[in-house]
Amino acid sequence: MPDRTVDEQFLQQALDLARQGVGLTSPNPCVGAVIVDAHGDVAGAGTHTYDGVKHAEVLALEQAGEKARSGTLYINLEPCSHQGRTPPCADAVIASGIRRVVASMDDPNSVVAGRGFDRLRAAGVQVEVGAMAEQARRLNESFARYIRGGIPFVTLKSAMTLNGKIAPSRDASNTALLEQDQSNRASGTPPGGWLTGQTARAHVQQMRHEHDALLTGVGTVLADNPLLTDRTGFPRRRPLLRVILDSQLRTPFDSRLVGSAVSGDVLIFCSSASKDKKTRLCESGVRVEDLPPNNDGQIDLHAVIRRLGQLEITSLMIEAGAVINGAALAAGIVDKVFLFYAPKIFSNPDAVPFTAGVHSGGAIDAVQIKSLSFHRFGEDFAFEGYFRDPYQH
Ligand code: AOF
Ligand code: ZN
Repeated sequence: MPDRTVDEQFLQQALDLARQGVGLTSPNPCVGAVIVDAHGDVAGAGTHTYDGVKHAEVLALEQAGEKARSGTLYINLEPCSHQGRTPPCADAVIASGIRRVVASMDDPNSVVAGRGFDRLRAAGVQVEVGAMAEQARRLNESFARYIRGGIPFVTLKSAMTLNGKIAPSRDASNTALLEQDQSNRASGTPPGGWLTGQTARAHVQQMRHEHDALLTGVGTVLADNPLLTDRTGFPRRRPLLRVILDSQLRTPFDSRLVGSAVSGDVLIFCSSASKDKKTRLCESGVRVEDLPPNNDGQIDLHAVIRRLGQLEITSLMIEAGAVINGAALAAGIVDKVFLFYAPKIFSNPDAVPFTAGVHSGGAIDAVQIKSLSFHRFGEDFAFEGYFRDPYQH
């Protein structure tokens, strides 16, 4: 009888290896593999990275060599059955003489989707699927959404007070705030200063690192002058794509976003902008693309995520203001929310709410958030939850 705790230990090792690929594997999934020989010793390990081309189990098999014979492969994702940039991993596993495969989940890619396991079983390999599935499925939720729907998995992140306000005021007559704004704007600190503390903000950096793209609106660019970069210092294969929705191209040429654009990592979507402004922004190294407006004259958010899917963006984090938060939720493009709360209250009647916008006549019922989890970050806390399961859509 296989020992469950031993299996889970090795599977945890495989998951940890997979996680080392975060930032390096997209648009492929994060996959880690561990091979344990017939004596119970680790004989090989591997992490897939996109530029490394080879899949995780092949790297582990290469390391294990002959020791793989009669051994066990632990892996967080089903070995593939197709010829892609590499030959099918299931065949390599069979050829190595591995006797048993312990995997967390099926590959959500429809070209694999169970065929890898079928192939292994047909060759007499013992296959066990499902241990540590929740962790494994979370790790590759963006990949699942992207490979099944051709669009990124969308997380809406926001930070607010206990009464749901994201900024104290946008009131230009408030001179005290305005003066503070002037100096903040140069440094990218939001008007009124940061809501959440250091620990929460460090977690936002980690979240940025895990994403292929960020999205904000021109209102936030004008108000906060943000950089929207991944400052974790961890390696990434592609620069974090910084996307701005700006229908008339009001983004200032001297904004920190424009000033820091390198290798096409700032992309502005517009819908009714002058050719002049486009040319000037393009000369500053910014990518500008036209997208059709929706019925309300706003850039169509569905068109945005379809376009990002075409650019092989598997994950998008919205870090925006009230209007885009409201529009994204109303359009139904959000898969998951990650909402930070600071133990503060803005009682000013002009304080900016988490969502705003014109009621478009759609459903007014509350949308239920599922699989809710709670996190603590020093004085602050956060709720993380899903609108839908990326493996079902
Ligand atoms: C595995 N092991 O380590 C990974 C798998 O274009 P390719 O050849 O790299 O294939 C990419 C697909 O292979 C990807 O969409 C997913 O279905 C699977 N990824 N499979 O057996 C791995 N990264
Ligand atoms: Zn493979």
